[in-house]
Amino acid sequence: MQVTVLAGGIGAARFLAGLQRVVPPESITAICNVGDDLEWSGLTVCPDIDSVLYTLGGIEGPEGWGIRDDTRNALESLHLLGGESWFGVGDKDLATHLFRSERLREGSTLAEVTASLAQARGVNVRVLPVTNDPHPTIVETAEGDLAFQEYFVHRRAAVPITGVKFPAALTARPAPGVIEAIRDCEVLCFAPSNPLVSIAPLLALPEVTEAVRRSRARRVAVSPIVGGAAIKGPAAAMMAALGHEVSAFGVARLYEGLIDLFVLDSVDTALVTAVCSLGIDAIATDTMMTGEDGRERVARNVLQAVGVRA
Ligand code: FO1
Repeated sequence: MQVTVLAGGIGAARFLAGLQRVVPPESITAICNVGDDLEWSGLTVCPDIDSVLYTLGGIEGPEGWGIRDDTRNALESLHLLGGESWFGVGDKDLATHLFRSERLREGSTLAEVTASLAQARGVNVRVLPVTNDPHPTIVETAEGDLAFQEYFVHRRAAVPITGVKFPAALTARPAPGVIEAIRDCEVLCFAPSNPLVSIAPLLALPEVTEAVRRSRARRVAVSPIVGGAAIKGPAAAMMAALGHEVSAFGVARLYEGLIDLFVLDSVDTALVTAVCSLGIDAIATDTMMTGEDGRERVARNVLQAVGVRA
C-alpha cells in the first residue's frame, strides 16, 4: 500500500513521523511545500523540507524546526559583521543550506539534493519538493507584498494581511514523481498543515490539483484547526483575515471537491454534520500529536478512518 502526504512543515512532519511508525517508511511519499523557501546570505533554505527531514530523522529542534541542541555561532558572527540575522539559522542547520546550495549551483535539482539529504539523515520516507522550480508564497499586506519568511519571521506575522498569492504557480512544473505519487497511491493525506500557505501552494500547481481530483486514492484531510484555534502557527489568524470561518469546518470548505474524508478532533464533534453537508465524510477522533505516541496514534486513527488496518 502506498500513502502520499501533501505536506507543509511542522504539522506535516509530526504526522509523517507517526505514519512511519505505522506503515513502512518506504511506502510513504511526502510532497513538500517550497513556498516558504528563501535565499539567506546567498544560501537556499527550504524550511518545510528541512522540518520534515529533521523530524523524520529524529533530530528536530524544540519548536519543530532547525536541529536539536544547535548553536548559533555563525549567526552571531554574521550579526557582528552587520549581516542579516533575523532568520535563526543554527550552525548544524547551516551545513544543510551550504550542502544544498552548493549542489544546486553545480546543477542538481532540488529533488535530487533532497534525496541526498534524506539518505544522509537515514530518512526512508520519499521526500519530494512539489516542484524543482522557484514557487514562492507572497503575503499581501497593508504594507505591500512580503515573501513568506519576511512576513512570518521578520515581521512576526504581525502585519495585517489582505491576501496570499503564488506568482509562479502557472510556470512551475511538478517535480518528477509528484503527479504519479498522487495518482497511484491508495491513501492520499492532506497533512494537518496551514491550508492557506502550506497546502494551497501545492494545489496552486494546476497539474497537482487535477491529479488530486482524478486520484482513485482514498483522500483524507486532517484538520490543523482544533476548537477554533490553530495547533501551531498563524493559520487561524490568516483564515480570519481572509474571511474564512476559523474552524475545522472552514478548513473542510477549502478542500471541497478534493477530499473524500475529513478528520477533525473530538472537541469539534459538533461540526461533523456540517462537514458532511459539504458531501465530505467526516469523523471526529483524537488528532493531538503530543509526543511520539501521540503522533503514532493520530496516524493510526487516520488510516483506520479510511479503512486501512494499521
Ligand atoms: N521560525 C521562526 O519563527 N524563527 C526563526 O528564526 C526561524 C528560523 C528557521 C531556520 C531554518 C528553518 O528551516 C526554519 C526556521 N524557522 C524559523 C521556521 C520557519 O520559518 C517556519 O516554521 C516555516 O516556514 C513554516 O512552515
